[in-house]
Amino acid sequence: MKIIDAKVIVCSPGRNFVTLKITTQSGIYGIGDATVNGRELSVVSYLEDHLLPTLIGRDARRIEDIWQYFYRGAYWRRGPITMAAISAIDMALWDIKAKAASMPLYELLGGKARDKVLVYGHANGINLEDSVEEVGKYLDKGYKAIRVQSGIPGLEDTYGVAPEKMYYEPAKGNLPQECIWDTHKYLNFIPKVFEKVRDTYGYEPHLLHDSHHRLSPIEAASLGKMLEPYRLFWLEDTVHAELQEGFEIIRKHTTTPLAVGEVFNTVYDCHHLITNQLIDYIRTTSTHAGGITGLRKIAALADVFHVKTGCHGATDISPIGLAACFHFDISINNFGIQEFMRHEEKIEEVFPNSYIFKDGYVTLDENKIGLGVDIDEQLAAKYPYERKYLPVNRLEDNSMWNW
Ligand code: EZ4
Ligand code: CO
Repeated sequence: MKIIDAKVIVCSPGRNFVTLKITTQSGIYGIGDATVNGRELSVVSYLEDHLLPTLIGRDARRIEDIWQYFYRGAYWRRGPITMAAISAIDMALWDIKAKAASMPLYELLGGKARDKVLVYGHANGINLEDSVEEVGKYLDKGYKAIRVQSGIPGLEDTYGVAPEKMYYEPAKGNLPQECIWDTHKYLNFIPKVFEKVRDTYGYEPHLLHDSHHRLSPIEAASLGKMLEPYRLFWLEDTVHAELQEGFEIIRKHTTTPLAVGEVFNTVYDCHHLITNQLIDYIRTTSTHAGGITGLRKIAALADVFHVKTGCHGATDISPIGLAACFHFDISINNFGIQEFMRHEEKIEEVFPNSYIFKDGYVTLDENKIGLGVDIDEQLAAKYPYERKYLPVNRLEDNSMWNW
């Protein structure tokens, strides 16, 4: 099954997506997601200028070999750009293999290990009352798990909070927005939000929270302790995981479950945290950690150490990447939860898909073969690339901080 064509499609139906389409001699094609938020065109170049010329002519059936060719075959390994490019190729090849077998992809991954995939949505309020109200809206929609973020008194822009609540997307146009951050204000406020949410809705819904890499280990430990009474499903990305020893400090002090890894790209970014049991959920995702092949390597290691998965599924993961996550989630035993931020309607039109949300879970259409998602290229062409950046953070004295 010879690969005869591979092309990159960039479109911006509300936000930028980079899609790879691989076509085989038999006529079967597959698609993959290579979107890196705010750095989209670097992946386009990496694919077009370096990988695709060597992909043409290869046998599309040899997924592992092609993955290894681009992983081991690169002297300059790993990193978000390289791994997003490999991810897109890998997803497209799995899509092709499953279409050739006339099966939904999860059948090739061992079949369903569960009937449905638990997902969490995002309740983002501008202040405490608003956040509590947003949680109620998600409960009304049937969500069983909800990530709660809130604007912080005294801070103008807070991560996770935006006017377009349902379709929160942090990347904005032209030049990066500069936000101001203050950890003291944040730590004073966040426990009150969870107290109020639990008072209002009780302890049945799963609640999650994302600190977005802004704390030091001891601050994270303190937050974890303060949140213990509210029984979080997880506390995400407290500290930047470059210095992974920091997690030992957090772990020593709190029983709040910890999640990290949406910016990780390979099993080598995760192994210290996993094998030392310093986290409970690994957030690596299909689009950024080497596709289905990369995720399976990470999940297999995590399984041994009581770590479950919680794939990143923000709006910068296209419906193709999200579909790849759902097939993976449904097929492994140590699945934890899947992030599911809904895409705007025009994105759903460009990427017609077949995952179904009902009562807090996502199921997959058993009659759809491959990933069960497509790209409408004519429609995509109507939405050309727009330069957008994720924001940056500064502290109140104007020094740089982590966004
Ligand atoms: O800010 O995907 O858990 N989800 C997140 C996301 C990230 C964006 C960055 O591209 O942290 O909302
Ligand atoms: Co996050």
